[in-house]
Amino acid sequence: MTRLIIHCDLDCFYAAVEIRDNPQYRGKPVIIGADPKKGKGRGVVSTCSYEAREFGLCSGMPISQAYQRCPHGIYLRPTGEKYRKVSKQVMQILKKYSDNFQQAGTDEAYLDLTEICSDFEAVKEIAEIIQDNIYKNLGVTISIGCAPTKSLAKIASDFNKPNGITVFTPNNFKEKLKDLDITKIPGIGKKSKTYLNKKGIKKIGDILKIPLFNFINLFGKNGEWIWKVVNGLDNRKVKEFHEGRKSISAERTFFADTDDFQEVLSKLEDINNKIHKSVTKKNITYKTITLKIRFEGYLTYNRSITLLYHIQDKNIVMDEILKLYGEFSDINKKIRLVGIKLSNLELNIKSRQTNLLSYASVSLT
Ligand code: TTP
Ligand code: MG
Repeated sequence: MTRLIIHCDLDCFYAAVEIRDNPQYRGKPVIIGADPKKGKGRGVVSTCSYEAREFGLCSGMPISQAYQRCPHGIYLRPTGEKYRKVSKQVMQILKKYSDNFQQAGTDEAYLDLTEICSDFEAVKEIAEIIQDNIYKNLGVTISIGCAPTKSLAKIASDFNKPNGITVFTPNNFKEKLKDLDITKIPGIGKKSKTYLNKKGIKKIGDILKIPLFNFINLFGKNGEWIWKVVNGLDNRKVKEFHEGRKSISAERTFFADTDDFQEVLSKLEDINNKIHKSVTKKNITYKTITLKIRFEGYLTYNRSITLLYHIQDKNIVMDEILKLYGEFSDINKKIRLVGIKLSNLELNIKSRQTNLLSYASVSLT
């Protein structure tokens, strides 16, 4: 059965809230971020209005560069409290349209409308109602993607921003995807783009032409997930993680500070086993793995890695933890405590004991 999923994402969120509250800024390039100090400022652009994007500005760009490109822009510092309030209000509205709701970030959420819509026509009507409701009540615009999977819905919501509605059906989605740059695939960043471009893969259509196993050969362990996303085979459910729990962690202090690798390893294995029991019992998957390490003298570090894919696999956790541990090899101090934290949690759909091909680490993206 085709699932009917929508992904909703506010347009230039922080900038939109500032423009709503200061109508004199409407139609102007508005940039939210660090103080540009006439081009000498440090820090980055958080976001900017679509008028500012016409000058090539984007999130993450150094504010000094933004100022060079758009010196006449309106530069504002972010006001977090206000955005959190609007985010909450938006989510309250969205939740009304389906119990099958999942907030995915400060300004984005998924809804599964399969139970309440017969086809994509009906989904589009609800999308229009949602846009209307949010604009009338909160004064900001939202773009909505409708598709049979979560990742396709996410790509669709970005397809026609701002204030757009895009429908990808099982029959047309490949046609709509084929000319898009591969960075439109969630999780593909600059590094992966450069790597894939070198292999002759520039557009999503270039992936669609390749059989799964050839793509895995080209792109290693990242390949399977990306191939599945663009072929409409992402079967993740829309599900809010309700336990109010953001992470699962455990840590252990050594009886005496140590620099014995075997001792550290065995402690990490104990911790990993303990956490694994807990996540399997609660049927939880996770995407972010963090190593906590405290050296003698209370010097404490946390190092994380975020995968592209939710997993529930203690072998992968251990592999990643040891890689993170390796980053401390040049610190010549004894260790007092180690800990593991799993976060970015989701309820499991079905046990996803992964093989090495079906997860991807952001170190490549
Ligand atoms: P996004 O949804 O990624 O961006 P956006 O809503 O500003 O623009 P778009 O219309 O393309 O969706 O992020 C939501 C908010 O998160 C954004 O308004 C500001 C904040 N943010 C940052 O502070 N830094 C960043 O690098 C990004 C990407 C977002
Ligand atoms: Mg947004």
